Amino acid sequence: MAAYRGALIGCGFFAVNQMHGWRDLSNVEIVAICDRDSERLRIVGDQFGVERRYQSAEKMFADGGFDFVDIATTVGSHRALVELAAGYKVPAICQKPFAPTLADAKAMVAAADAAGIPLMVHENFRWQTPILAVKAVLDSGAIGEPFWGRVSFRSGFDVFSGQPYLAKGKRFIIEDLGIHSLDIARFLFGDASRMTARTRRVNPEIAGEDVATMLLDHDSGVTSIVDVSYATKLPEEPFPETFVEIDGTRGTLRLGKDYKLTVHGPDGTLQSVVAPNLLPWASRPWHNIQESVALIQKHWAERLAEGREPDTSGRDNLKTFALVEAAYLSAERGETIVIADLL
Ligand code: NAD
Ligand code: 89V
Repeated sequence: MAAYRGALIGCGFFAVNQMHGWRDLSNVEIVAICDRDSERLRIVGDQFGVERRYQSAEKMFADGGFDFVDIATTVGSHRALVELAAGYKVPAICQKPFAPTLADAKAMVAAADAAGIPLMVHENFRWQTPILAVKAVLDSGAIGEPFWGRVSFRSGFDVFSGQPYLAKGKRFIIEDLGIHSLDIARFLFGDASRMTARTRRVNPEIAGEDVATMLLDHDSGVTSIVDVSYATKLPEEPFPETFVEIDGTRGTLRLGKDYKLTVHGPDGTLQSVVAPNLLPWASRPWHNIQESVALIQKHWAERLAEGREPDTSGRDNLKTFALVEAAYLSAERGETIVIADLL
């Protein structure tokens, strides 16, 4: 028997990656799955050979027999499902966006704390191989103390055919994608204290904003720009690559197209390719994201074994989520938002 028996709720578009990630871990077995949609339940259950299948999360928890739950549903159900897990004292992973509002997210963290269970947000972009490579350069001191940075994701990729709900929400790119970019900015430059943002909707077919430009003041003294767009038509489509630019006191770092990393310092210029691995079950161009799913899930299993809080815990994610809320508030009011006022 595997060291950890898991259950997964939500067998949709993205959960298939999570199921592959779990299957690759020798000490984890997914023993039960749940989806309201019987067809999705059948497809994922058959593909991964899971016999215990539920259309009701309540019934699955009541039957029990698992050590953690992986919540892979869309945002509207996250709070109720995390609170359900807390009620049964079952450690939980929740997909991003953590919750519809910061107030919900705080309540979810409080519920997990009260139950004494670990709670991790599946905030996987900081686990991408190229982003880990950037962090390693920063930590090495090769470019000195960073004072300016940019985290940029600009694309014209059709995300709506795979994830139709993205076209319908009043909030779109900051809540869905910018949340990852803001988390990367926190991962690289530390927590931020102030946010100024501007948003646009360019695509008339969708309800929310598809362009956002955000300016952050980090406690470390770094000023960063986080810019995201799904309305950017480039000659070569970079989806889903995040580009990073960092200026430091001793040099510079640039992560560009096709995962090319250039580090310039006092000793010269080093160029390398920090491409993600193409896992056997992955497919281009998603392989960057897919590998980060496998890595964050490995991190969860390791932290469960060590009894330590995961890096992207619910508590940690409140600080990323506050940046999302702040960006919408700033764009709406045309003001700079102080993050401490939200937390
Ligand atoms: P989806 O709509 O394809 O799948 C969600 C599934 O959950 C559906 O099959 C639905 O029937 C089921 N479901 C919803 N509420 C339920 C409930 N209460 N009980 C049981 N089943 C329920 O959505 P998706 O595209 O797979 O996205 C799921 C989540 O993953 C979203 O929060 C999305 O933002 C996130 N996501 C994350 C990444 C990433 O890189 N981290 C990438 C894509 C999507
Ligand atoms: O990673 C995500 O959260 C996805 C996408 C890359 C399409 O924005 O929703």
